[in-house]
Order: sequence, then C-alpha cells, then structure tokens
Amino acid sequence: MDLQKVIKTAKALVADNKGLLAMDESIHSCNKRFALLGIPETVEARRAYRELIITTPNLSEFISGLILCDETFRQSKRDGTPFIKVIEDAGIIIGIKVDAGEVDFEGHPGEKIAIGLDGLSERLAEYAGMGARFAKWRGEIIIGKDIPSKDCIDANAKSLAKYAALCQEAGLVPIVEPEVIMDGKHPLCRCLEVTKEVLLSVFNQLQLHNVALEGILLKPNMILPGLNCAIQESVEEVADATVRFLLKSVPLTVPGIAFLSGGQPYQLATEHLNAMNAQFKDKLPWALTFSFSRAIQQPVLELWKGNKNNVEKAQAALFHRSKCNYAACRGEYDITMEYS
Ligand code: 5MM
Repeated sequence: MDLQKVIKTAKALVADNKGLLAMDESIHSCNKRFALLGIPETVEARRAYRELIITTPNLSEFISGLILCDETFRQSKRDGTPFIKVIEDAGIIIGIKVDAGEVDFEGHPGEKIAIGLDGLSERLAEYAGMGARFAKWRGEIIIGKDIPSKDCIDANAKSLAKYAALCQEAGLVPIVEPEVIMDGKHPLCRCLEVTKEVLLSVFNQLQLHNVALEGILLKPNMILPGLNCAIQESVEEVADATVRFLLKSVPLTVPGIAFLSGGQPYQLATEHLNAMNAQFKDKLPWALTFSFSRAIQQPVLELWKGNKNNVEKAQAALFHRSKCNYAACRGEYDITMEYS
C-alpha cells in the first residue's frame, strides 16, 4: 500500500478552495432525470451529456475532481478520445463510484443497505490501472417513524469502512459518504441527532478497519430540516448547526469534508456552504468544500435538454455554478454573482 500517494491525492482534491463534481448518477438515476425533461433515456444521450460536462472549458479552475460511474468511465468523446484522457488532460483528478446501489435491509422495513463489496478489490485494481485516483461509496440512512435503527447505521458504517480500507490498499482515496436523506417532515434537531449517531459509528468502524484518516475525504449531508418540515432554519442557523456539529464529530486528521447537496435548491446549497466558510474558515482544521451533483448539474440539464444547439449555454451554466461554489469555499460568494 502506498499511503503517501493516497494522502497526497486527498490533499490535492481539497487544495486551493476547489471542490468536486459528482457526475456518477447510475444509469437508472440519470435516466430518471432525463425523463423529467423529455431527454431520450439512451446510452448515446448519457454519453453526449457527460461529454458536455467534461469538455467545459476551464472547469479545472474550480473543480479538482470528477466522480464518474462505470458507464461514463469507459466512454469516449464523439471523436473517439476516451473520457479518462480528456479529464486527465484537463488537469482534473478522476474518481469512480464503486457501490452497486442499495437494497432493502433485511428484517428492517423501510431501511436500505449499500452493496458492492463482492469482487471490489479486483474492480478497484482495474479502475486504478485505468487512471482513477479516488473512489466513492454512499450509504443511505433514512429518517422515518422508528428509523433509522442502530443495526442499519452500523451495517452501513461497516461496509463504508471495509470499502475505505480496500481503496487505500489499492492506492485510491476513499470518499466516505454516509447520507442522511433529507426527505420527510423531521426538524433540523432530528437530522442532527441521526447524523451524530451515523458519524460516530462511521469513525468507529474506520478505526476498527485501520483506515488512515489522513487519506480519506468525508462526504456528509449538511444539518438541515426535512424537505417538508414546516420550520426551515435560516442559512446562518444551518451553517452554525452544521459546523459546530462537525467540529465535535470529525477528527482533525481528516483533510477535507466535501458536502453532498441532497436535493437542496442549488443556490441555497451554495449559500449554506458559503455561510459556513464565511463564519468559520479560520477555525476549521479541515477544508470545507463541495461534492455536489444536483446542485451543480440541475440548471445545466435544464438548459441542455438533449439538444446539441444548447451545449454552449449549458456549459456556461456549469462553469458558473462551479465558480459560485468555489467562491463559497472561500466564504466569498455573493448573491449578485448570480446576475453578473
Ligand atoms: C447523494 O448523492 C450524491 C451527491 O449528489 P447530490 O449533491 O445531488 O446530493 C451523488 O454523488 C450520488 O451518490 C450519485 O449521483 C449516485 O447516485 P445513484 O443513486 O444514481 O447511485
């Protein structure tokens, strides 16, 4: 295991206030998003959309790493150039999503467990050989009546830790993504309580599996009220609750925390990240950045709509959202950026 190489990559992913773009939607999720906009649910449409993203000029000014899914990882530009080469040439670090989705957690109605550990070492070796330098695994935790159970939290944490250990062994940085889902009417304090229990279990399992914390990135949810909760806290209250919690729960040796957006409106996700860095940046032991999918891609997809005549304006939107989130990593985002 070349731990120094892994640590160097982890640091590079969060250097210079840059963030990550998650473009690793599974075929199913990508098709669902296409269907809503009337975009054909085909291999070629997914390929064309991903080509649009990776060929956006100067994306590397704001984006350090791209997370791909297996299909995208093996695709090429229309002119035949492999996507992996295009991304490397752009100076962006390549990541790969390696969980195989989630299934029902047996004996626990309403709960899910991520799968994909079978044959993972072999898959990691192949991805690393092809140019991947980091990986990602998401464990989903649902808040509902009497859930999540401790069993589900611990089982997902254990899988995340096993995955993380295998990644480091293969020379890849593991992005550890325990996602407490936003859906529901629960208040912010319930999200806080559950996320606390989840991160406690995750760091406990990471330690038990001898994962070097200097060589991981954490990809958590922000501390937010449920999407349908009647009380929605202000941007400052969310930022305050999230950072105070993370300061107590995430070891200082972790180089970076890169949030998922979780279904927040894209501008609000940027405002939350900005408020955290504006209020706390000087006091933070780790970089606080983004690894958004929907909060970067939503406006891009809406502009593209599957039409090649819209590629340029969709790329401009991608560049703009990336720039706004980069500004948020410095605590320098201002709403007026949206109109400039
Ligand atoms: C939570 O989803 C991750 C971050 O995306 P958002 O910023 O939109 O919340 C994302 O990386 C996700 O893990 C991938 O899109 C893969 O999802 P699926 O469900 O398609 O495997």
